[in-house]
Amino acid sequence: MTGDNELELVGLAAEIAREAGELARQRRREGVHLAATKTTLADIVTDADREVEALIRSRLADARPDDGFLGEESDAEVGRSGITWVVDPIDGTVNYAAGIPAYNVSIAAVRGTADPETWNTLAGAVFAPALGELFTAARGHGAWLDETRLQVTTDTPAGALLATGFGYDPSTHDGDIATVRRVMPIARDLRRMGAAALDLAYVAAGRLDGYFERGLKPWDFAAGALLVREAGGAVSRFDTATPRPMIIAGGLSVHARLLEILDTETR
Ligand code: LIP
Repeated sequence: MTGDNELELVGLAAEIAREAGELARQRRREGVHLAATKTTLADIVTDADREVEALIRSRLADARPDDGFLGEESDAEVGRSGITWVVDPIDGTVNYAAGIPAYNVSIAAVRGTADPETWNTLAGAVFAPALGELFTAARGHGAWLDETRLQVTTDTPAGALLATGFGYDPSTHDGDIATVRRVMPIARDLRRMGAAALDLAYVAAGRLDGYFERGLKPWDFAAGALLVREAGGAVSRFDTATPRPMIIAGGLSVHARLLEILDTETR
């Protein structure tokens, strides 16, 4: 397969995400083995993370050998086709290791290199195997949960149901809690599910009104951000010159409120 037809790319992403998600689920049933810790003791990688990424990488290379690749668990590769795949093999790794079903395989195809400041996302798939849900989006063709078209929420009369997350570095938690404190006046409640791609998919599905989190990696949000935009929402990323850029996402009014509260850069 060549070219950058969005519908072809999302079909490939969905097919591989399903196969990879079923492998992750099988390995979960067999028992999860911790392979290593990364930036901190809390930042873990399992054998399954590595095995699932290897499967995804192999399937993509077979189908599109000239494309680039950026994954959480293996070396980046610059391609020749102008398309780069941005992959989180198991997003929600701590949930996965603990037996919490809120984990997913996140696969996105972008035009350009794996730089979120310059890439143009063409297709994305987020598959949650334990929950049996496949979220997909192709640029210009809407966002979908299986066969159902998705739409972000537009009105939050009781306040916004928001989600966020915290980094693996305990020294960042005070600042993240302070951010939560600033946001709570517009919230009805807060969820912390531990899987950014699911948080973003749930914003696209209207299950959440908004989401914000500092310190995400490109593979955490590449597919989920397209889901939100294709569902009529907005996604912004700022503080990009800092070690922990902020991502915010939501329906247009909640996104605007979060931007007003959190993007001190523009004030
Ligand atoms: C996780 C994100 C989550 C964030 C965690 C971690 P991982 O990704 O999905 O939102 O709070 O710190 O970054 O490490 O499970 O792929």
